Amino acid sequence: MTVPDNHAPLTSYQSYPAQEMAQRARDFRQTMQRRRSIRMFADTPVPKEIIADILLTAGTAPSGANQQPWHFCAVSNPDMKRRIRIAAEQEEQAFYTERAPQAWLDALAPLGTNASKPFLDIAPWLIVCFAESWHFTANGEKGKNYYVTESMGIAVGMLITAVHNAGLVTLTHTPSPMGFLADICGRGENERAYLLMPVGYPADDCQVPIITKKALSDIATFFE
Ligand code: IYR
Repeated sequence: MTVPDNHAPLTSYQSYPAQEMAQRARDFRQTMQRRRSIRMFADTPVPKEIIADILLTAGTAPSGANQQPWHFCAVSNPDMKRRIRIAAEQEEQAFYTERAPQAWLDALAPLGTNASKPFLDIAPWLIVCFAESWHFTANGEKGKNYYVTESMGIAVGMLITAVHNAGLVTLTHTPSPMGFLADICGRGENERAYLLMPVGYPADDCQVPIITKKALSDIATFFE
């Protein structure tokens, strides 16, 4: 293979003996199986440095043409959190009373969600994830970004994993439509809100829905 001259030898790869690999795979599975989506938060503060590390982890995600088409607004400012809560609850109210078809409401019923979103005030941080649908080129024209939705999904998956690894909790919240988030956060015309994630500690009396994840045979097929 001819190697372009902007390449360098791989030095960051870490290998493990087979047994250690198996142990690590199992340990990490068990770690991730303890993750829950949380809607009841404590107001306990979380240092900015921890959020910064979590965002840098999300920023390691692969992306289409390495364009890294994301921007994360980390909000701990109480006034901004309040504005976000008020706007989100307004959209949710319309969703639950008018917009959502009955089948969607039925699918959500086991989660016990409604238009009230107190966690948007209470959680110490709100991470607003923006997708850069396109970018400005050097001469100020619109440049295409590739696989933006896929790239965002991967980065947010890694963000969720980083939050869990740090011993914090989060929720992938999607008030719809989310246009108000770009306004409140002052983002440019090339960005659209993708997800709103409260991050913090669970409330002492936190409750979660009793749900299960699919079995391996339901989510995977092996061809050997
Ligand atoms: N955005 C609403 C509704 C909602 C939709 C889905 I799909 C969920 O998995 C959970 C909730 C809300 O946040 O309540």
